[in-house]
Amino acid sequence: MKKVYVAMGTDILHHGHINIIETARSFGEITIGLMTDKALANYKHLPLLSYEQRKKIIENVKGVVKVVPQDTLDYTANLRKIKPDYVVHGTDWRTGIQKEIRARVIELLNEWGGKIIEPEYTQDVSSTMLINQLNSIGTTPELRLRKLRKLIGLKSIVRVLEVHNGLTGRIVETVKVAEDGNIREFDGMWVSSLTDSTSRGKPDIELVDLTSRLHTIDQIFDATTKPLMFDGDTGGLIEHFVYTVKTLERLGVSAVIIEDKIGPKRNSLYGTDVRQKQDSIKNFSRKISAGKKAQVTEDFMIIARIESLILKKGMKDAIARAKAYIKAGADAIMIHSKEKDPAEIVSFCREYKKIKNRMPLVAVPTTYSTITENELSKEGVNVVIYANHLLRSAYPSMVKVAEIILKNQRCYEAEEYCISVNEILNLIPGGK
Ligand code: SPV
Ligand code: MG
Repeated sequence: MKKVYVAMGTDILHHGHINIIETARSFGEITIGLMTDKALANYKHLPLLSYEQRKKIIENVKGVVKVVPQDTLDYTANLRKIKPDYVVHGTDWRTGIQKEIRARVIELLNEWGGKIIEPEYTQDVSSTMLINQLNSIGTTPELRLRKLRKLIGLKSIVRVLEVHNGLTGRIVETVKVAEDGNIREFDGMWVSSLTDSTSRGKPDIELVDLTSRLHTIDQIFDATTKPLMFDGDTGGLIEHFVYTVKTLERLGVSAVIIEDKIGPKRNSLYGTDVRQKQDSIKNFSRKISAGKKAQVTEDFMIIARIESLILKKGMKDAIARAKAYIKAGADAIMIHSKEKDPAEIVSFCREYKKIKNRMPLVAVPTTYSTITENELSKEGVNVVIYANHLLRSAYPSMVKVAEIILKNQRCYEAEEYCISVNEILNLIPGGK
């Protein structure tokens, strides 16, 4: 009997998969290379079903003899081990982002005289299409809340972008870039206090109250399905913070990040140019513990943000605080820096790695923006937050258009800087 290898994710098993398997069956005994949860989360999307659940489904499909895990999009490791006579894949991989993967498979099969078989791609269905359809229905607070912890567990780095209204939520939800054989997109959203305040014409000093911030979340949730991290500023009084936790959790927010400062809050990026006071380790630890006690689900995350580097209190203080906050129950640590050089954050990461019971690490590379996601991930960072970039990029463009109209006393010259009327009419589905 000849050996046939088919790689699949099969999160939603559909007739396109069955068409492939039917062809594969006619060539020999099928081994399915089933994408692991990590592989699906890193290269495609967060799996709906776990590896074990998907395995149970696929191993009961007629013709499937064996199911083995495939850890990456790349087939190399499994093909070398199995040395199949055939690899079966739909014709869709001849073009586009999967082209390189196909070329590598052919090269490898040549080593032992294997062949690829390419049944006609089933046009009217794909897992991505079905998942997009599911997402367009929406989500529930519970499902959304859980996603962040899952992503942190599965992805080498979770990529989060700032949002401040429904439209920016749509951008995080829908923008995708195809590269290296996979589709890259943002995993989640950050409701920044800076951009939520600025877009309301208010300073970032904990002036915009929780009720108003919840309105922002409400419009974002109406337009998205991805998980959301809430910038909780200092978290306020402990007596208030416990209520904030419950409210955020009820709405389906995945995490709150609170910073270890007290008194009138000023934005961290002012550094020591303004008066900012750090909370005591004891009091901030109490706040974390009280929040943890207040939460209802196991999935909600309370993330402690350390401001020691911002306030020039030194690395030792930052690490001591990380240890104390973890002890107090923090689900993750966010370390902040306003240095241009990533060296400060990197040296924190290396010290942090020595902590035995360390929790996931969050970084916000606003000022040290040269550092890449790969580099952050190698240093042990689990979540990267691009904290203000949608508002910061929109603002100069809006000012420019306003000036052009004033200068020309008409709007014709501004057109080239604007999305077309047709495009804006159709930007949000359901307008027609
Ligand atoms: C925010 O986005 O509001 C933050 C991050 O808290 S920072 O502006 O860098 O302090
Ligand atoms: Mg903030």
